[in-house]
Amino acid sequence: MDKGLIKKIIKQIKSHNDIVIARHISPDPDAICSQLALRDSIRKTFPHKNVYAVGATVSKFKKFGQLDKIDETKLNNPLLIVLDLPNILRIDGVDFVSYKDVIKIDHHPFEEKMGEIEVVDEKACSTCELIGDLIINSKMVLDEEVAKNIFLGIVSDSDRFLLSYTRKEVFKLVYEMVKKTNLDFQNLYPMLYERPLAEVKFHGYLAENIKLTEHGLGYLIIDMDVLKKYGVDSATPSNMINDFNYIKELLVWVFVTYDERNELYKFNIRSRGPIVNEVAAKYNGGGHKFACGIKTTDKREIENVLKDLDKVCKKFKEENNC
Ligand SMILES: [Mn+2]
Repeated sequence: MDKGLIKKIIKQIKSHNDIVIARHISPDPDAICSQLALRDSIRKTFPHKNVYAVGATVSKFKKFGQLDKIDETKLNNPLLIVLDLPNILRIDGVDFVSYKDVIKIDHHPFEEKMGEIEVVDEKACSTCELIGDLIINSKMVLDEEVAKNIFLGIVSDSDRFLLSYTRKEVFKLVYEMVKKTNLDFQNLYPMLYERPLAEVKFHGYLAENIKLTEHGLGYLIIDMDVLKKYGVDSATPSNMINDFNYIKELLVWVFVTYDERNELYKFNIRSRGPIVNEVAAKYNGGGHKFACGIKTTDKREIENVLKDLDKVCKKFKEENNC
């Protein structure tokens, strides 16, 4: 992160006593861990400040740390820091318009301006990478607890340094964090990767049933009855989508899962080459170039999305002779 930018962020943090740190709805480990790491570091650096990490609690992520409840009417000119989120619509737990000073730190493609200070780095593998960068390059406290959450967010969002967003700087950051805090990183992996046998069996179902087009599009529509049979929920396919990377026959792969609670279909889309977020945007979805999603209540739309993704694969194959 640019030195001038770091200075600006620290100056804003110093000038506020009440600080609220928010992120997107349906959070992933990067969203929650970046919140917790930044909150804890600010608290330890400036013990007199009131710092809150807000948004709905997710029971499976409670192990990362506890989130805070706030009464926004009682805050005094609070600073809002928004993490891992490119648009205001998907913010969780705050009334965005009531904040005067806003900082955004994110690694998704830019969508809309939120505040005076915007750190949008699409090349970062995770928001946690940016938070780690900020903390290590300022005089903010980095202890084992803070490093733990930064590490978990980086490992989770980069899929263990596997995804293409993993740049060399992130290894340097992790090295410096481990060196400084003696972080026992091996013992953190169960927090991300321990899972019930039912999920492994469901993984087998996905592999067994994924369909493939001649252009390298793999897809599977997953209805409620399958989820029930395996005893998993509608979030499970999204957590497994990255496991289907590096499969020879698949250029782009997509799981379409029915979400009973919200009565809609969720698309998880991944790519090993073709740019897919333009297709997502066409259907009001969004995300990164090679990893994005769509939500729709209209079942008929599934076929159109799959057709568009197949076209993108076909074009990619033609252009790259593969
Ligand atoms: Mn992220």
